[in-house]
Amino acid sequence: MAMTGVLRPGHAQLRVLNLEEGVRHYRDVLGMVETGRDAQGRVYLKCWDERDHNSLILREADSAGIDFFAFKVLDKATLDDFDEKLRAYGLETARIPAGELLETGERVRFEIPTGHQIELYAEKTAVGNGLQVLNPPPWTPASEKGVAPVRLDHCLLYGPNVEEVQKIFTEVLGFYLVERVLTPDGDGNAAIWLSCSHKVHDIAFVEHAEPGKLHHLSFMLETWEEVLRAGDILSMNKVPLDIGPTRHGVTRGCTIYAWDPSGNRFETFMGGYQPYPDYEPTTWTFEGLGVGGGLDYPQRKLHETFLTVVS
Ligand code: M3P
Ligand code: FE
Repeated sequence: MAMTGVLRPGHAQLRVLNLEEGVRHYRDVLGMVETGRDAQGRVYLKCWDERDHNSLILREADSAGIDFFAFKVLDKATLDDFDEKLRAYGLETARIPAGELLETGERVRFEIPTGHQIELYAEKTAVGNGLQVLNPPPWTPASEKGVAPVRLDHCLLYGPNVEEVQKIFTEVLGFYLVERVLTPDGDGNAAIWLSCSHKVHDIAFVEHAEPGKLHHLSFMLETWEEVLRAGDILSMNKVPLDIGPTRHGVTRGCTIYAWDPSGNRFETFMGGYQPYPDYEPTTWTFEGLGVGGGLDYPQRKLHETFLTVVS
């Protein structure tokens, strides 16, 4: 499909209880590349195959969770256009100057009704993926270090008013609904998976009373063998696993959910399918999330932590 408007998830800023412990987890166990530290003490990382300067920013704080999640848009004109459309829709936006995040251009930030801060930006320094662009090899030693996901792929956020958030993402930002889980009474959506691309989701939401919560940040691998290898590496490093390795019925992703040292859940996954905006969204009943295998297709059970543990 033509790629205009919102291109992809670009960065997430995560709160960790102990910075160096967080760095050890994301850099040494997950295998991300540390690309910088700023005057506030924040640490910047990227996955090996990402080309822009950073996709994960760690900030030490008293509580775990997510400060903001950002999408890269096509160019400056697109950024200005979205800013105008968000305001016309009735949302307040703020402009955060270029350079407030290292190697990152001006950002447009707004709060959505689930209580999350979402950002758009058009510019971030391209530092490359360690491969030359002329006749490159397929991988480098950096791509074999730790779990070594290729990119930050999506996040799942928990908060109230998911119906309003769906409208903002679909009517203003150009996303489309790929899958959903109905509420127990079948009247509304308990969960939605939204795409701005050809991916099965770029962001997802679950209806939840408490605003602004993070369910997981997700990192993409390319094969099922790599997901199993991730399970080995996480276990060798005593990283607590939540679910998996298994397959979600929802999105068909093959997955592991686990917790970082601060209690932020992260996912390493592969697969899914390639949806288009004209596809009819796949619908799961609330019961189907559990016994229908939506969450865990082989086991067909609703792991209790899925609905209760967030950061
Ligand atoms: C993902 C994913 C559920 C599926 C979640 C899906 C809640 O996290 O990456 O595909 O059933
Ligand atoms: Fe996920």
